[in-house]
Parts: sequence; structure tokens; C-alpha cells
Amino acid sequence: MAADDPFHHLHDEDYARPYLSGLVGAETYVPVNGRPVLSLAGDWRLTLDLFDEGLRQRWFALDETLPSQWPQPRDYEIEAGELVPVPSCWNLLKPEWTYFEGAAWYTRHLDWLRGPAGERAILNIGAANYAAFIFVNGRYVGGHRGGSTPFSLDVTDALQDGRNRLQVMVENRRSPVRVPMQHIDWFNYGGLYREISLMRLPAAFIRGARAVLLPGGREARFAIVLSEAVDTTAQVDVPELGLSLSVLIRGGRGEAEIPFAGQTWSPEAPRLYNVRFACGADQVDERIGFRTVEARGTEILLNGETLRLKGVCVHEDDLALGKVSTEADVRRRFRHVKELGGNFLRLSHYPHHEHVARIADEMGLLLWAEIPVYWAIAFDNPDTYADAENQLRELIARDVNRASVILWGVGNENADTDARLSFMARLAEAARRADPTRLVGAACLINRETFAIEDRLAEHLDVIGLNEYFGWYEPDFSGLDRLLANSDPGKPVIVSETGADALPGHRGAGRILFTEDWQAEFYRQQVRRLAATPYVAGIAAWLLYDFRTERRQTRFQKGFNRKGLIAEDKTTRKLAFWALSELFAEWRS
Ligand code: GCB
Repeated sequence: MAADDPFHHLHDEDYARPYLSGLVGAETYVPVNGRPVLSLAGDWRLTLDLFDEGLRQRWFALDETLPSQWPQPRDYEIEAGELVPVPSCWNLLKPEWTYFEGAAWYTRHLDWLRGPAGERAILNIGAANYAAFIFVNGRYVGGHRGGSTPFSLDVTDALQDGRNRLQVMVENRRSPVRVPMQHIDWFNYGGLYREISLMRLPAAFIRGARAVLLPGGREARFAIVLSEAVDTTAQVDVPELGLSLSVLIRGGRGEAEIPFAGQTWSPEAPRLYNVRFACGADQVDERIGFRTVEARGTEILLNGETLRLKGVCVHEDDLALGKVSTEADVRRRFRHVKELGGNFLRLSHYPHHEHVARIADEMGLLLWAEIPVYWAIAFDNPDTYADAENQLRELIARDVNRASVILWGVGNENADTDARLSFMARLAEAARRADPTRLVGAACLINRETFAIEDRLAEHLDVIGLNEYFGWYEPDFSGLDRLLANSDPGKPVIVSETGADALPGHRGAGRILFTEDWQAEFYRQQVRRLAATPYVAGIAAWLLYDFRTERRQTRFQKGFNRKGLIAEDKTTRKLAFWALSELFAEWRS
């Protein structure tokens, strides 16, 4: 059957192949970092496409004539789509879209004037869950996979003077070979749910600019990578330090180390400096805190001093907005952690919005940032590995200048198999290569044969994360006593999760599941034990707010995981909130 046969697509199950070859990743990512952009937020047309007709029938190539002028019937019409806001999660826009998992086509138009020769037009997408294929004026310009990290596409040649059509196909099917795979304990929101924008850059632009305080805290390093392998000079200015530095760029790269005479950044004194990186006509403006972080023995040190991490895990979830995290929402999250007496958040289980770490820098909170290598990933699949490593490198490229981020998490509760060990050991190495200045950790499981903190991956980590639920999934705390006494991890341990469900208002004495009383008592029992254990450097309670998850369907849960210290309205504090705040206050820092 010839490809120009109108029914050709009915028999072509290889329809996605042409688009999979154009995936972009960490190599082509360009952080926006204070540069001027044309925001593409606002109303877009959205058409759901459960059967992938858009790729099969090449919807992107259709012209925009009116139906009365069509020579042949069609199955797609841009104007027939719903007008929806971007960013948003489609699941929350219409009741009948709540559980939609599939492809959907976003379309909008924009006016553009091409710049001088050599100027690049870069399209930035903050996140699209899970895969995205992008079309400009009917032409495929590239795609991306990974639902929580940003990516960039050079669309210079596809844009024209005047009116342009931009289409993004987003697809959020769960699958055993994706990262995460299909079995997760959170809601699978779909859509273009973070910012999307266009920026103009010169041909040789700054692709990466980093500033870091070196171990020992006496010198700072400034490093620049350009988009082209040119020889030139860049300029770094930190006015509040009286610093104006020329950096020699050779083959597109350059760095300089200089004595650091400023104030270090810490949660107690989150001092940030304006840092400007400039090269030719391009310039990046950053607010950067300078601090060191290291693991020594069983301790974590910030600026050389012992750190106790008192904190909570949090999902990116909102009753009305889903995975869209507004700045107000992030600030409220952090105010709640401070109210608890905490200094730390684990951003579970995927990269959160870019402004989370920026606001943490400003408000003085420490962060564990991770990728969704969650539960039973296809550890023996090389393509799944490539996807996971790319997500990790995109996360690091985006957040590398954030003082608040102290640890990259490479996985959560993955069974200790050979395939998993080699997959995650490689990821840990990739994290170190991309960023040797932070700690690498993973949330591990307990060895249930020996009842000890024993995971073969530990050798590859700086910090061992431990998820344990003694007193909730296990009826009492005896296993925890055994485990803590049995273990000699030789590295700092962060209890990366512990918690119990409670339905607000449900009360009862003793171990009655789903009561506020037992959730509070659970934390008393847990934290008393953990705080007395010398190698426990931190605790992240599971978790700050109740969140949507279709796995949970009892009368208490009704589609929510209720382990929040605060209900899903982000207002109603449970008894455990007050209990944990007392326990954190008693635990010496
Ligand atoms: C875990 C998972 C987390 C779940 C939590 C729970 O161990 O890491 O994603 O939501 O337990 O509530 O059971």
C-alpha cells in the first residue's frame, strides 16, 4: 500500500518511529536564567487523542482551511479543540478528562520577526508529562521524554516572519519501560504543566554557567560553557564582593578559581549574591549562595559544621491545580516546614518546579532533589537507563547553582537485584560526573533477612536513605529496634520516609489505624528511637500534605494517601503536625 494512499495509516503500526529519532535531552538544554523571554503561557486549543491519530494521520501537517473548503474529510480541526490554559494539567480541566491517559494536541499561534543572521530562537518547555513532540508550522522540530524536567529546542529555521503555528503533542501513558514505570503511588497528571517560552540568543550563547564554593570554603570556582567551541573571553561580576573577573574561554569552555571572601549560605543565614556571567551579546543573571556540603563518617557537614536534617517529604500536588506549583503554593509549603521547626525537604519522587529551589535558596531550606527511579523500573533495559540518566542530567543542569540543593537522589525503594545495582551505580556515577560538589543518595529498602541497613548500592552512595514504616505497615516498633541495633552503615543515614495515615477528625485511643491519635503516637515512637541513633543524620517525615493517588481506595482514603501532617486543603493540621514539631525541637541540632 503506497504512503499517499489515504488509508495507509490504518495499517501502519510503526507510525511513531520518525518522531522518536528527534528526541532532545540534557546536551541541548539552555537554562533561561534571568534572560528575557516571550512567554507562551495563556490559552491554547487542546484536542485529546486517545488512539494516536495525530501521529498516524499527521494532523500537524493539515492546513487551516475551513471545513467547507476541505477536499477530503478530516478527523482533526484545531478550532474544534477546547480552549485551555497553559500551564495546566488536563485532568483537572473537565470532569470527563480526570483519568485521561493518552496523547493530546496543544495548538496556538504566535507572531514572530526573525532576528539578524546567526540569531537563534530557542523554545523552552519547563515540563510536559510524559513525552512531547513539537511541531512548528507543520514541521516536526523535536521531542522529549521524561515528565518533570525541562528541555529546549532550537526552532530558528522553522519559524517564519509573521504568524506561526506551534503544536505540542503531549502523551502521559504509564508504561513498564518509562521512568517512573506504570505502578506509582501518586496521580499521573498529564499536560504542559510548566512554563513554555521562546528566547532569542546569539549564535555563541552561554549554555551553562556555574559558581561553586570549593571544599574547604576558601575558594570559589566560576565555570562557563558556550554553545559553540569558540575561543573568546567571558566576564563574571559579583558586585557585592567587588569581583569582576575575565575568564578565558578555549574551545567553548573556561573556568576561574579565586579566593572567596564573602559570607557563606546556610539555612540560618541564606545569603545570596547577584552573579552576572556575560559573553559577547549573551548574559545570564543568577542569585547564588556559596556553601560547602560533604559527608564525613556518619555525619553530613554544611560549611564544615554538623548538620541535622529535620524535615518532610512533599509531592507536587494540589487539589485544584494538580502538578502545577505556583510560587504562592511553594512559599506556603516552606512556611509550614519552618513552622514545624524543620530545615529540610525531600522533593518526592521527581524533579519539582524550578522555582522550588530558588525560593528555598532565598528562605533558607535544604533540599533532596530526585528523579523518579521508583519501585520496579525496567533495570535491564538500556533505553530505560538512557531516559533515567537524561532526566538526572537535565535536573542537575537546571538546579546546579542552587545552594539549597544538597543531594541528588537516584532512586526510591528498588529491590536489590544485580540489574538494579548496575543501573543505579551508573546513575550515581553520572550524578558525580555532572556535579562533583553535592552528595549522592537513594532511598533504600531494609534487608529483611538480616534486619539491617544493608544494600549493595550503599557503596556507591554518599548518604544512605532509608524508608521504613515500623508501627504502620508493621504492627509494632520491635523491628525498628532490631534494625537500628543491628546496623553499622559507616555512612550518614537519612530516614528518607516514615509515616502513618490519618483521616482528619478520625480519633481513637491506642493503635487504631487511620486515626490522628495513632499518627501522632507513631511519630513519638519513631523519632525518639531515630534521634537516639548516632548515624541518623536526618529524618524526612512522609509527608507534608495528603495527596491524590488512585492506589488508595478505603473509606479513609478515597483516592488520597493520608500520611500528610496537613490535609489536602493545605490548611488543616493533624495532631501529628504538633507532635512532630515538639519532637524536632527536642532533637538537638
Ligand atoms: C513508600 C513510597 C511512597 C509511598 C509511601 C506510602 O515507601 O516511597 O511513595 O507513598 O511509601 O505511603 O506507603
